[in-house]
Amino acid sequence: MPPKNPMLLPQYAQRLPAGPFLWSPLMRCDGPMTPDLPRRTTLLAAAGILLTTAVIAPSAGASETSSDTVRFSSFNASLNRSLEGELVMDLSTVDDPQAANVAEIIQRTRPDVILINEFDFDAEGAALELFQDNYLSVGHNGAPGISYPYSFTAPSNTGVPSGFDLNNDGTVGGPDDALGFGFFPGQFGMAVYSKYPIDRAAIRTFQNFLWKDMPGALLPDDPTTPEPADWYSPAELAVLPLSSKSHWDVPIEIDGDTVHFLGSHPTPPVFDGEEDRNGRRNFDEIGLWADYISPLRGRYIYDDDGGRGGLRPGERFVVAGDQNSDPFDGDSIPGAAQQLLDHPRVNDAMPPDSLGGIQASLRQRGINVEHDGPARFDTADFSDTAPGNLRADYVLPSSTLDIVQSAVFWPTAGSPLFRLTGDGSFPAPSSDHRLIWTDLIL
Ligand SMILES: [Ca+2]
Ligand SMILES: [Ca+2]
Ligand SMILES: [Ca+2]
Ligand SMILES: [Ca+2]
Repeated sequence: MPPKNPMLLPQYAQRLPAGPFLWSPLMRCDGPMTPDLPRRTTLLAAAGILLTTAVIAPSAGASETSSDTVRFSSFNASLNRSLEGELVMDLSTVDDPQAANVAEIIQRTRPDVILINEFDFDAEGAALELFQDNYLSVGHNGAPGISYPYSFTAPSNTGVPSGFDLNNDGTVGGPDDALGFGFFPGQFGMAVYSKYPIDRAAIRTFQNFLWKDMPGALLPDDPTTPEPADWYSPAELAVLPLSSKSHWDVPIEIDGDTVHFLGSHPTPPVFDGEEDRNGRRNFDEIGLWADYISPLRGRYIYDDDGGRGGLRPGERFVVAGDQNSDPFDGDSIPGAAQQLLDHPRVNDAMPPDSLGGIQASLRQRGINVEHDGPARFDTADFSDTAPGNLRADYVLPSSTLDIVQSAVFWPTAGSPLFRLTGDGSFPAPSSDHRLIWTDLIL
Protein backbone atom coordinates (compact mmCIF):
# COMPACT_ATOMS: atom_id res chain seq x y z
CA MET A 1 0.00 0.00 0.00
CA PRO A 2 1.60 3.28 -0.99
CA PRO A 3 1.92 5.84 1.79
CA LYS A 4 -0.83 8.42 1.72
CA ASN A 5 1.54 11.13 2.77
CA PRO A 6 4.88 10.55 1.08
CA MET A 7 6.19 13.82 2.48
CA LEU A 8 5.93 12.41 5.95
CA LEU A 9 7.94 9.29 5.48
CA PRO A 10 11.49 10.67 5.62
CA GLN A 11 10.78 12.36 8.90
CA TYR A 12 9.14 9.32 10.44
CA ALA A 13 11.29 6.56 9.03
CA GLN A 14 13.64 6.78 12.00
CA ARG A 15 10.89 6.87 14.58
CA LEU A 16 8.44 4.23 13.52
CA PRO A 17 8.47 0.67 12.29
CA ALA A 18 9.14 0.56 8.55
CA GLY A 19 6.27 0.37 6.14
CA PRO A 20 2.57 0.92 6.57
CA PHE A 21 1.16 -0.82 9.60
CA LEU A 22 -1.91 -1.11 11.70
CA TRP A 23 -1.49 -0.91 15.39
CA SER A 24 -3.25 -3.79 17.09
CA PRO A 25 -3.40 -4.72 20.74
CA LEU A 26 -1.19 -7.68 19.90
CA MET A 27 1.48 -5.40 18.46
CA ARG A 28 1.05 -3.19 21.43
CA CYS A 29 2.19 -6.05 23.64
CA ASP A 30 4.63 -7.86 21.42
CA GLY A 31 5.51 -5.53 18.59
CA PRO A 32 8.62 -3.48 18.06
CA MET A 33 9.35 -0.75 20.53
CA THR A 34 9.30 2.61 18.88
CA PRO A 35 12.41 4.59 19.72
CA ASP A 36 10.38 7.71 20.48
CA LEU A 37 9.09 6.12 23.68
CA PRO A 38 12.32 5.63 25.59
CA ARG A 39 10.82 5.65 29.05
CA ARG A 40 8.45 2.83 28.39
CA THR A 41 10.30 -0.41 28.67
CA THR A 42 7.44 -2.35 27.15
CA LEU A 43 4.17 -1.42 25.59
CA LEU A 44 2.50 -3.74 28.04
CA ALA A 45 3.79 -1.59 30.83
CA ALA A 46 2.35 1.42 29.07
CA ALA A 47 -0.98 -0.35 28.93
CA GLY A 48 -0.72 -0.99 32.65
CA ILE A 49 -0.25 2.70 33.32
CA LEU A 50 -3.32 3.48 31.33
CA LEU A 51 -5.40 0.86 33.02
CA THR A 52 -4.52 2.03 36.47
CA THR A 53 -4.66 5.74 35.96
CA ALA A 54 -6.85 6.86 33.16
CA VAL A 55 -9.21 4.36 31.75
CA ILE A 56 -10.98 2.32 34.35
CA ALA A 57 -10.01 3.91 37.63
CA PRO A 58 -13.39 4.46 39.28
CA SER A 59 -11.99 6.83 41.86
CA ALA A 60 -10.02 9.91 41.12
CA GLY A 61 -7.25 9.08 43.54
CA ALA A 62 -5.48 6.73 41.18
CA SER A 63 -4.80 9.48 38.68
CA GLU A 64 -3.80 12.09 41.24
CA THR A 65 -0.46 13.67 40.41
CA SER A 66 2.39 13.09 42.80
CA SER A 67 3.71 16.07 44.69
CA ASP A 68 6.70 16.68 42.45
CA THR A 69 4.92 16.53 39.11
CA VAL A 70 2.51 18.93 37.47
CA ARG A 71 -0.27 17.63 35.25
CA PHE A 72 -0.91 19.70 32.13
CA SER A 73 -4.00 18.98 30.08
CA SER A 74 -5.81 19.90 26.90
CA PHE A 75 -9.47 19.19 26.27
CA ASN A 76 -11.68 20.26 23.39
CA ALA A 77 -14.81 19.98 25.51
CA SER A 78 -17.45 21.08 22.98
CA LEU A 79 -18.80 23.58 25.50
CA ASN A 80 -20.01 25.69 22.62
CA ARG A 81 -23.63 26.47 21.97
CA SER A 82 -25.73 27.59 18.97
CA LEU A 83 -26.76 30.94 20.40
CA GLU A 84 -24.96 33.75 22.17
CA GLY A 85 -25.64 33.53 25.90
CA GLU A 86 -26.83 29.93 25.75
CA LEU A 87 -23.75 28.49 27.46
CA VAL A 88 -24.12 30.95 30.35
CA MET A 89 -27.77 29.88 30.67
CA ASP A 90 -26.85 26.18 30.64
CA LEU A 91 -24.11 26.66 33.20
CA SER A 92 -26.38 28.71 35.46
CA THR A 93 -28.03 25.45 36.49
CA VAL A 94 -26.38 22.28 37.80
CA ASP A 95 -28.24 19.93 35.49
CA ASP A 96 -26.78 20.30 32.02
CA PRO A 97 -25.85 16.67 31.30
CA GLN A 98 -23.07 17.42 28.83
CA ALA A 99 -21.41 19.99 31.10
CA ALA A 100 -21.67 17.47 33.95
CA ASN A 101 -19.93 14.80 31.89
CA VAL A 102 -17.18 17.24 30.87
CA ALA A 103 -16.72 18.19 34.52
CA GLU A 104 -16.59 14.54 35.61
CA ILE A 105 -13.88 13.80 33.04
CA ILE A 106 -11.84 16.68 34.47
CA GLN A 107 -12.53 15.46 38.01
CA ARG A 108 -11.39 11.94 37.19
CA THR A 109 -8.19 13.05 35.49
CA ARG A 110 -7.49 15.98 37.86
CA PRO A 111 -5.25 18.24 35.78
CA ASP A 112 -3.32 20.98 37.56
CA VAL A 113 -3.41 23.23 34.50
CA ILE A 114 -5.91 22.76 31.69
CA LEU A 115 -6.75 24.46 28.40
CA ILE A 116 -10.35 23.99 27.34
CA ASN A 117 -11.12 24.50 23.66
CA GLU A 118 -14.64 25.24 22.38
CA PHE A 119 -15.79 27.16 25.43
CA ASP A 120 -17.99 30.08 24.33
CA PHE A 121 -16.52 33.41 25.43
CA ASP A 122 -18.57 36.06 27.22
CA ALA A 123 -17.13 39.43 28.17
CA GLU A 124 -18.10 39.12 31.85
CA GLY A 125 -16.34 35.78 32.25
CA ALA A 126 -19.64 34.39 33.51
CA ALA A 127 -19.30 30.99 31.83
CA LEU A 128 -15.79 30.59 33.26
CA GLU A 129 -17.07 31.23 36.79
CA LEU A 130 -20.29 29.25 36.46
CA PHE A 131 -18.55 26.15 35.11
CA GLN A 132 -16.28 26.20 38.16
CA ASP A 133 -19.04 26.82 40.70
CA ASN A 134 -21.85 24.66 39.32
CA TYR A 135 -19.93 21.82 37.70
CA LEU A 136 -16.24 21.49 38.60
CA SER A 137 -16.79 22.17 42.29
CA VAL A 138 -19.68 19.70 42.44
CA GLY A 139 -18.81 16.00 42.68
CA HIS A 140 -20.24 13.72 40.01
CA ASN A 141 -20.94 9.98 40.44
CA GLY A 142 -18.37 9.64 43.17
CA ALA A 143 -15.70 11.79 41.55
CA PRO A 144 -14.86 14.58 43.99
CA GLY A 145 -15.19 18.20 43.01
CA ILE A 146 -12.12 20.08 41.85
CA SER A 147 -11.32 23.72 42.46
CA TYR A 148 -9.16 25.97 40.37
CA PRO A 149 -8.26 29.22 42.14
CA TYR A 150 -6.89 30.73 38.92
CA SER A 151 -8.45 31.03 35.49
CA PHE A 152 -8.17 33.03 32.31
CA THR A 153 -10.19 33.73 29.23
CA ALA A 154 -10.11 36.39 26.53
CA PRO A 155 -11.94 37.34 23.33
CA SER A 156 -11.86 35.12 20.27
CA ASN A 157 -11.94 36.02 16.57
CA THR A 158 -14.67 33.47 15.95
CA GLY A 159 -17.92 35.04 14.81
CA VAL A 160 -16.51 38.57 14.68
CA PRO A 161 -17.82 40.09 11.40
CA SER A 162 -15.01 40.99 9.01
CA GLY A 163 -17.17 43.17 6.73
CA PHE A 164 -15.73 41.28 3.74
CA ASP A 165 -16.67 38.34 1.57
CA LEU A 166 -13.88 36.13 2.86
CA ASN A 167 -15.25 32.89 1.41
CA ASN A 168 -15.85 34.55 -1.99
CA ASP A 169 -19.42 33.31 -2.34
CA GLY A 170 -20.66 36.71 -3.50
CA THR A 171 -22.29 37.85 -0.26
CA VAL A 172 -20.98 39.39 2.93
CA GLY A 173 -21.94 38.01 6.32
CA GLY A 174 -22.40 34.78 8.18
CA PRO A 175 -20.01 32.48 10.01
CA ASP A 176 -17.72 31.87 7.05
CA ASP A 177 -17.04 35.57 6.51
CA ALA A 178 -16.17 36.17 10.15
CA LEU A 179 -12.55 36.70 11.27
CA GLY A 180 -12.74 33.08 12.47
CA PHE A 181 -15.56 30.66 11.71
CA GLY A 182 -18.43 31.24 14.14
CA PHE A 183 -22.07 32.25 14.36
CA PHE A 184 -21.55 34.86 17.08
CA PRO A 185 -18.54 36.61 18.59
CA GLY A 186 -16.69 34.29 20.95
CA GLN A 187 -18.31 31.02 19.88
CA PHE A 188 -15.77 28.15 20.17
CA GLY A 189 -13.56 30.26 22.44
CA MET A 190 -11.02 29.01 24.97
CA ALA A 191 -10.52 28.90 28.74
CA VAL A 192 -7.64 28.13 31.10
CA TYR A 193 -8.02 26.80 34.66
CA SER A 194 -5.02 26.45 36.95
CA LYS A 195 -4.18 25.34 40.46
CA TYR A 196 -1.08 27.51 40.23
CA PRO A 197 -0.99 31.29 40.04
CA ILE A 198 -1.12 32.97 36.65
CA ASP A 199 1.21 35.92 36.09
CA ARG A 200 -1.56 38.04 34.65
CA ALA A 201 0.62 41.07 33.97
CA ALA A 202 2.82 38.94 31.70
CA ILE A 203 0.06 37.29 29.68
CA ARG A 204 0.45 37.88 25.94
CA THR A 205 -2.36 37.40 23.44
CA PHE A 206 -2.05 37.24 19.65
CA GLN A 207 -5.63 37.66 18.56
CA ASN A 208 -4.87 40.54 16.23
CA PHE A 209 -1.61 39.47 14.60
CA LEU A 210 -2.27 39.68 10.85
CA TRP A 211 -1.74 36.59 8.74
CA LYS A 212 0.02 38.63 6.02
CA ASP A 213 2.67 39.68 8.56
CA MET A 214 4.00 36.13 8.94
CA PRO A 215 7.09 35.71 6.74
CA GLY A 216 6.34 33.12 4.07
CA ALA A 217 2.63 33.04 4.96
CA LEU A 218 0.77 30.38 2.95
CA LEU A 219 -1.82 32.88 1.73
CA PRO A 220 -4.35 31.10 -0.50
CA ASP A 221 -4.64 31.63 -4.22
CA ASP A 222 -7.75 32.26 -6.28
CA PRO A 223 -7.25 29.57 -8.94
CA THR A 224 -9.44 31.44 -11.47
CA THR A 225 -7.01 34.37 -11.77
CA PRO A 226 -3.39 34.43 -12.95
CA GLU A 227 -2.15 36.47 -9.98
CA PRO A 228 -0.64 34.34 -7.18
CA ALA A 229 -1.91 34.23 -3.60
CA ASP A 230 -4.88 36.48 -4.38
CA TRP A 231 -7.83 34.70 -2.73
CA TYR A 232 -7.93 37.58 -0.27
CA SER A 233 -7.79 41.19 -1.48
CA PRO A 234 -5.24 43.62 0.00
CA ALA A 235 -8.11 45.25 1.93
CA GLU A 236 -9.10 41.88 3.37
CA LEU A 237 -5.51 41.00 4.27
CA ALA A 238 -5.28 44.31 6.14
CA VAL A 239 -7.87 43.03 8.65
CA LEU A 240 -7.54 39.23 8.52
CA PRO A 241 -5.82 37.86 11.63
CA LEU A 242 -3.80 34.67 11.51
CA SER A 243 -5.48 33.22 14.57
CA SER A 244 -8.94 31.81 13.97
CA LYS A 245 -9.66 32.09 17.73
CA SER A 246 -6.65 33.52 19.54
CA HIS A 247 -3.16 32.46 20.60
CA TRP A 248 -2.37 32.94 24.29
CA ASP A 249 0.89 32.83 26.22
CA VAL A 250 -0.32 32.35 29.81
CA PRO A 251 2.64 32.26 32.25
CA ILE A 252 1.98 29.83 35.11
CA GLU A 253 3.95 30.37 38.32
CA ILE A 254 4.89 26.99 39.80
CA ASP A 255 6.96 27.12 42.98
CA GLY A 256 9.06 30.02 41.77
CA ASP A 257 9.37 28.77 38.19
CA THR A 258 7.50 30.05 35.16
CA VAL A 259 6.00 27.76 32.53
CA HIS A 260 4.52 29.50 29.51
CA PHE A 261 1.24 27.74 28.73
CA LEU A 262 0.73 28.30 25.00
CA GLY A 263 -2.92 27.83 24.05
CA SER A 264 -4.59 27.99 20.66
CA HIS A 265 -7.09 26.18 18.46
CA PRO A 266 -6.14 26.37 14.77
CA THR A 267 -9.02 26.22 12.32
CA PRO A 268 -10.06 22.84 10.90
CA PRO A 269 -8.28 22.33 7.55
CA VAL A 270 -11.57 21.57 5.79
CA PHE A 271 -14.84 23.32 4.85
CA ASP A 272 -13.21 25.18 1.96
CA GLY A 273 -12.42 24.70 -1.73
CA GLU A 274 -9.51 24.09 -4.05
CA GLU A 275 -7.79 27.16 -2.64
CA ASP A 276 -7.51 25.36 0.77
CA ARG A 277 -7.76 28.60 2.68
CA ASN A 278 -8.51 26.76 5.93
CA GLY A 279 -5.78 24.15 5.47
CA ARG A 280 -3.28 26.94 4.84
CA ARG A 281 -4.43 28.93 7.82
CA ASN A 282 -4.28 25.81 10.00
CA PHE A 283 -0.66 25.25 8.90
CA ASP A 284 0.36 28.81 9.70
CA GLU A 285 -1.54 28.91 13.00
CA ILE A 286 0.52 25.91 14.14
CA GLY A 287 3.59 27.58 12.65
CA LEU A 288 3.08 30.68 14.78
CA TRP A 289 3.88 28.71 17.94
CA ALA A 290 6.74 26.92 16.18
CA ASP A 291 8.23 30.35 15.43
CA TYR A 292 7.34 31.72 18.86
CA ILE A 293 9.49 29.11 20.58
CA SER A 294 12.38 29.79 18.17
CA PRO A 295 14.20 32.89 19.46
CA LEU A 296 15.46 34.05 16.05
CA ARG A 297 12.52 33.02 13.87
CA GLY A 298 10.02 34.56 16.26
CA ARG A 299 11.29 38.11 16.01
CA TYR A 300 8.54 39.16 13.59
CA ILE A 301 5.73 38.30 16.01
CA TYR A 302 3.83 41.10 17.73
CA ASP A 303 1.25 40.71 20.47
CA ASP A 304 -1.99 42.59 21.02
CA ASP A 305 -0.20 45.17 23.20
CA GLY A 306 2.51 45.80 20.60
CA GLY A 307 5.17 43.68 22.32
CA ARG A 308 7.63 42.12 19.88
CA GLY A 309 9.27 38.73 19.55
CA GLY A 310 8.83 35.24 20.89
CA LEU A 311 10.00 33.38 23.96
CA ARG A 312 13.49 34.07 25.21
CA PRO A 313 15.99 31.20 24.97
CA GLY A 314 15.72 28.92 27.96
CA GLU A 315 12.11 29.78 28.79
CA ARG A 316 10.04 26.72 29.56
CA PHE A 317 6.71 26.15 27.91
CA VAL A 318 3.87 23.75 27.24
CA VAL A 319 2.01 24.02 23.94
CA ALA A 320 -1.59 22.91 24.41
CA GLY A 321 -4.67 22.70 22.27
CA ASP A 322 -6.63 21.09 19.51
CA GLN A 323 -4.29 21.72 16.57
CA ASN A 324 -6.71 20.13 14.10
CA SER A 325 -3.81 18.26 12.52
CA ASP A 326 -2.76 14.62 12.77
CA PRO A 327 0.85 13.95 11.68
CA PHE A 328 -0.24 11.00 9.50
CA ASP A 329 -3.91 11.11 8.60
CA GLY A 330 -6.72 13.53 7.89
CA ASP A 331 -6.81 16.62 5.74
CA SER A 332 -4.25 19.02 7.13
CA ILE A 333 -1.31 20.07 4.96
CA PRO A 334 1.43 17.44 5.28
CA GLY A 335 3.94 18.57 7.85
CA ALA A 336 1.56 20.91 9.69
CA ALA A 337 1.69 19.13 13.05
CA GLN A 338 5.35 18.28 12.50
CA GLN A 339 6.23 21.97 12.75
CA LEU A 340 5.83 21.40 16.48
CA LEU A 341 6.36 17.65 16.83
CA ASP A 342 9.76 17.76 15.11
CA HIS A 343 10.81 21.10 16.62
CA PRO A 344 14.14 20.74 18.43
CA ARG A 345 12.79 22.59 21.46
CA VAL A 346 9.70 20.36 21.80
CA ASN A 347 9.54 17.14 23.81
CA ASP A 348 7.23 14.65 22.03
CA ALA A 349 8.93 11.66 23.65
CA MET A 350 5.84 10.22 25.29
CA PRO A 351 2.66 11.10 23.41
CA PRO A 352 -0.55 10.58 25.39
CA ASP A 353 -2.13 7.27 24.40
CA SER A 354 -4.96 4.94 25.33
CA LEU A 355 -6.25 1.42 24.93
CA GLY A 356 -9.70 2.90 24.41
CA GLY A 357 -8.52 4.63 21.24
CA ILE A 358 -7.15 1.37 19.87
CA GLN A 359 -10.38 -0.42 20.65
CA ALA A 360 -12.49 2.36 19.13
CA SER A 361 -10.54 2.15 15.89
CA LEU A 362 -10.99 -1.61 15.67
CA ARG A 363 -14.65 -1.40 16.66
CA GLN A 364 -15.58 1.50 14.41
CA ARG A 365 -13.40 0.39 11.47
CA GLY A 366 -14.17 2.35 8.29
CA ILE A 367 -11.28 4.60 7.30
CA ASN A 368 -9.68 4.03 10.71
CA VAL A 369 -8.26 0.69 9.58
CA GLU A 370 -6.53 2.42 6.65
CA HIS A 371 -4.85 5.02 8.85
CA ASP A 372 -1.07 5.25 8.92
CA GLY A 373 -0.95 6.76 12.42
CA PRO A 374 -1.18 4.51 15.47
CA ALA A 375 -4.71 4.51 16.90
CA ARG A 376 -3.28 4.52 20.41
CA PHE A 377 -2.41 8.19 19.90
CA ASP A 378 -5.86 9.22 18.61
CA THR A 379 -7.54 11.98 20.60
CA ALA A 380 -10.71 12.63 18.58
CA ASP A 381 -13.58 10.34 17.61
CA PHE A 382 -14.52 11.69 14.17
CA SER A 383 -16.67 10.20 11.43
CA ASP A 384 -15.40 6.81 10.31
CA THR A 385 -16.18 7.65 6.67
CA ALA A 386 -13.73 10.56 6.78
CA PRO A 387 -11.46 11.64 8.32
CA GLY A 388 -11.71 8.90 11.00
CA ASN A 389 -10.27 9.12 14.49
CA LEU A 390 -7.27 11.42 14.69
CA ARG A 391 -4.46 12.65 16.88
CA ALA A 392 -5.66 16.24 16.92
CA ASP A 393 -5.01 17.40 20.48
CA TYR A 394 -1.62 18.02 22.02
CA VAL A 395 0.20 18.80 25.24
CA LEU A 396 3.76 19.42 24.11
CA PRO A 397 6.30 20.47 26.73
CA SER A 398 9.61 22.11 26.01
CA SER A 399 12.58 19.78 25.75
CA THR A 400 13.77 21.17 29.09
CA LEU A 401 10.81 19.51 30.86
CA ASP A 402 10.79 15.77 31.61
CA ILE A 403 7.65 13.73 31.01
CA VAL A 404 6.78 11.17 33.70
CA GLN A 405 3.60 9.76 32.22
CA SER A 406 0.79 10.78 29.91
CA ALA A 407 -2.55 9.48 28.71
CA VAL A 408 -5.62 10.05 26.62
CA PHE A 409 -8.82 9.72 28.65
CA TRP A 410 -10.51 7.24 26.32
CA PRO A 411 -12.28 4.55 28.36
CA THR A 412 -12.49 1.03 27.00
CA ALA A 413 -15.95 -0.30 26.18
CA GLY A 414 -16.03 -2.40 29.35
CA SER A 415 -15.16 0.50 31.64
CA PRO A 416 -17.84 2.02 33.87
CA LEU A 417 -16.58 5.38 32.61
CA PHE A 418 -17.35 4.57 28.97
CA ARG A 419 -20.65 6.41 29.45
CA LEU A 420 -18.65 9.67 29.66
CA THR A 421 -17.32 9.50 26.11
CA GLY A 422 -19.64 7.17 24.23
CA ASP A 423 -18.68 5.66 20.94
CA GLY A 424 -18.85 7.98 17.96
CA SER A 425 -22.36 8.92 18.99
CA PHE A 426 -23.89 12.27 18.14
CA PRO A 427 -24.45 14.29 20.14
CA ALA A 428 -21.60 12.90 22.21
CA PRO A 429 -22.14 12.53 25.97
CA SER A 430 -19.27 15.00 26.44
CA SER A 431 -17.27 15.79 23.29
CA ASP A 432 -16.01 14.25 20.08
CA HIS A 433 -12.52 14.94 21.49
CA ARG A 434 -10.86 13.28 24.46
CA LEU A 435 -9.06 14.96 27.34
CA ILE A 436 -5.33 14.35 27.25
CA TRP A 437 -2.81 14.92 30.02
CA THR A 438 0.92 14.85 30.59
CA ASP A 439 2.73 14.81 33.93
CA LEU A 440 5.89 16.91 33.98
CA ILE A 441 8.76 17.33 36.40
CA LEU A 442 9.86 20.90 36.70
CA1 LIG B 1 -19.33 35.34 1.86
CA1 LIG C 1 -4.80 33.57 -8.57
CA1 LIG D 1 -15.09 7.63 14.92
CA1 LIG E 1 -6.36 7.36 13.62
